[in-house]
Amino acid sequence: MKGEHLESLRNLLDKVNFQKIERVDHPTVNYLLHKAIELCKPDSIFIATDDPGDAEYIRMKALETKEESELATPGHTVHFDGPRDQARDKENTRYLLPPDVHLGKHINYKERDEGLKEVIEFLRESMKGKEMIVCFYCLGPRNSIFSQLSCQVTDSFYVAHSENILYRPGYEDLCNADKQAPVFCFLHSAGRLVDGVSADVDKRRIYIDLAENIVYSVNTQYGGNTMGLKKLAMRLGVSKSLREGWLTEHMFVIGVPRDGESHYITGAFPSLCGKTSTAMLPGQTILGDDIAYLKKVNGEVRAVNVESGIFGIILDVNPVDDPAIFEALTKPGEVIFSNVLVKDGKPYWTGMGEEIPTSGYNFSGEWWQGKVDEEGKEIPPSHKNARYTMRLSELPNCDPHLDDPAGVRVEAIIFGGRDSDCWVPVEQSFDWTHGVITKGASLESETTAATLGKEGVRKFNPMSNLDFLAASLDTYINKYLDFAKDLPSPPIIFGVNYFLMDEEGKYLNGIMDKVVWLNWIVERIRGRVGALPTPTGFIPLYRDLKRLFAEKLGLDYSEAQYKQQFTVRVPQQLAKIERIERIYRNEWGIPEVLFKTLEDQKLRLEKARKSLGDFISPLELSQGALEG
Ligand code: SPV
Ligand code: MN
Repeated sequence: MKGEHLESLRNLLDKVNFQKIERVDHPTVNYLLHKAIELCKPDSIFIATDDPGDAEYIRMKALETKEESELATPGHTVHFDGPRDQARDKENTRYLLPPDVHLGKHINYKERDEGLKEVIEFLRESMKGKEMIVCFYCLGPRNSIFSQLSCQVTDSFYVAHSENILYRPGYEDLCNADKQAPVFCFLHSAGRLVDGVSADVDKRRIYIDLAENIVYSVNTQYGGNTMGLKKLAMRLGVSKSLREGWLTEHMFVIGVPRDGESHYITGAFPSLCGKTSTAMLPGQTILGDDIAYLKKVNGEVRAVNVESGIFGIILDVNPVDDPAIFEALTKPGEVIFSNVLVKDGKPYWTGMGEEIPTSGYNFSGEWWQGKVDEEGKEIPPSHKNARYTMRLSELPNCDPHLDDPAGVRVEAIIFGGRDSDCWVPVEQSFDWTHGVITKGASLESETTAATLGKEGVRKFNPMSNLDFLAASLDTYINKYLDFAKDLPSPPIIFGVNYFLMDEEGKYLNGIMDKVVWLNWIVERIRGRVGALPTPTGFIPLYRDLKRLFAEKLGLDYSEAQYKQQFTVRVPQQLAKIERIERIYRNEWGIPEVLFKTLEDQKLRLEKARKSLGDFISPLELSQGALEG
């Protein structure tokens, strides 16, 4: 048995490439490659090592195959996904589960044998006439307790090129790894290409086989569906981490320097809800913008960035709101733009702070102002979910501990969503359990362009991780609650909401107000400011916000604004509790403490309402009113 796959590979690979694989000689990799080659029937195979020459070959081939085109600025290229392939496909992303495994109704799954049969049929001979590329990466810093080795097989040079930018190399690590070390595996084919884009998107499938740690992806190119190391590895990570007692989270990691020492904060937000922009606020360092592994080490929670680059949304990136990213995107360097507008070798995107040409080339092909799609809807110059791909090290504010094998100590966790009518802009939870339940597990957010489907629909999204939850909700919540509850000082949990509106549907906050909320959070971590208890958590005192608005933004923050933004909206809070409770009542195995914590919150709200009414101004709130 042993060595069988490697022997077969000897016949399937040329001498040079076989030697590269022979050095790895890992049973999981041998198995994956043997299976992938026999199934997909590529014309040729390229095994990439950590050699920069191999990365350059991939970059050149992405241009030669026209998956990418060069732009005027040196190092910049552009890639287009097809018009119907612009975001993550939630419907066709499924876990393959045997009939006796149930992960609950929030998990999109398919019966394993049936799903495997289907996706294997779509992958059959999918690489005929193409080259298969095999890349190795390390998720998390190398040589660390966080390191997770991975192997990507793809026929897209764009996917391989993107991953070379976004992830740390892993070939040498795999060569030196224990033969039992688990390897996350990804098999992707863009399928039939027309003009460089996947043509058969109706046969797009992304199937996650937890039993073998293999993810299959076919007939798609959009990064979130295809780059195995990104959201596909995240799903395998969630499953593995919950089995092993740690967490894989949809979180940024930032450092906030104070008195010569940095305070590290993680934040979980659904896509397109301000995660990257929060991670990029001035005066901070960015360690990660999307995916973090969290482990307990010597009584502390420590985090790493799974990635080392950003696959960021390029909407509203301009010199005023996102100066560091804007600068990195306009200087020479290795950057892939996707689904923007291109004219005369220059990329344009919505909200870039410059006039956008009235014609050019975009994800719909030749584009002109007023061009409509099949449904008669006007096509924007650049897609709302257009992206850029670049290394974090390109940014002046990149955190120095990005590759630290020990990770960084997490002092606070923020949960935020798109919530137009309920949560206040910032609030601290009472303790770990209260925070996990009323902030993380109760997170709701209105849908955005980051996934296919209708926008603006309120959706339950616990820890903003629901899309990637390779476990049942009860397992996730129980493990989360257990994770830090025995620690002497667990991270402090905060909720934020940048999207609160008044009755007329007008946003109550400016785009940069998040600077103030972040600074308040840091002052709370440092014990420098007090806070006002409300039925749902601790909110800032007016005087501290007034000072922070003046200091950080040069704005005069009025009492009227404070009142409007921090009023406890009792009916909306109660309605939220009811919605959330109903969801969990329909699940198995949810711990009693979740219902008890929601019930206690409801009682506090009802009690406060008796004396203070439906809409409780923070100016009226006092400890006495709550206790009375
Ligand atoms: C997100 O949508 O959450 C992203 C981009 O970070 S994707 O790769 O599509 O997941
Ligand atoms: Mn994300």
